[in-house]
Amino acid sequence: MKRTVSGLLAIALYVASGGISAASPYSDAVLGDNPILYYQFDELNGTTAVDSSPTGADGIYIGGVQLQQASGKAGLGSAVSFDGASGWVDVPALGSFPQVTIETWLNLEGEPAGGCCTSIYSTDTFATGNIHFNIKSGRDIEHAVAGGGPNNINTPGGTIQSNIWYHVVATYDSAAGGETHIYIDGVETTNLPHGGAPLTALVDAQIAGWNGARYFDGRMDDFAIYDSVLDVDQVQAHFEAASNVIPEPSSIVLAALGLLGLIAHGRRRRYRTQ
Ligand SMILES: [Ca+2]
Repeated sequence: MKRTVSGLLAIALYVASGGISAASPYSDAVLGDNPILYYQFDELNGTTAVDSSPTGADGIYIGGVQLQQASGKAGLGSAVSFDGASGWVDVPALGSFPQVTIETWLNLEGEPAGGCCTSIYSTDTFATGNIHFNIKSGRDIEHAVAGGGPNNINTPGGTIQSNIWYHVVATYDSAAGGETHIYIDGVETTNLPHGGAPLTALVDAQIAGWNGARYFDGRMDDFAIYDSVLDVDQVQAHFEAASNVIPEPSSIVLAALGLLGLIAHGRRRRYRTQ
């Protein structure tokens, strides 16, 4: 019995010291598909949006951004909230790639911006290969690639309603004639080719805003970019993984300490009855 108690105590101390990773099934799924950018938006404070991918392209929170906001799924950790008037994330240049997938979770709390667009992710410029990923005033999602021809790719109108969380993924493949797929909550809504198929050029970019306009009013979470095309199975696996959680280390510690208490109580009772 003494050995058992010592073992449990060792486990509890190991867990308490951070021995169990904070990784989640969702972050494991994302990182397993080799993103070139991954903002989990889990920061407690500060102005740095930490890139969990090997690229290390940290972003900068600017203006009306609130951290530690409630997210859409249990496995996503916390989200960030943008005020729709001044809040956005400055994203460094990433490079030029034949294939690009953009993935995020979003909850539009206000109305889509009038005029052109509400920005999800937009490169500072709109030169050949630059990508703009927007919600339009008709509540459709638009995937635009400069040099991709006049036919920007749009989901059906009304795709995005306010105050609902969505998992949104768009893939682009210049080697396949600019073929673009857009998925909402793991389901493909759109599969169309752009009119042209330039290499992407992911220069400096902005999440939730664009050059002092197109601000996003609502929350976003776990934003990722890949230099590959995620297929439908990968997209669905990500969507489903967000609902899975592993016990928080503190919960495991409490459970282990509770078990220790029960064992100790049992030992005392046996001692008294001998
Ligand atoms: Ca998060």
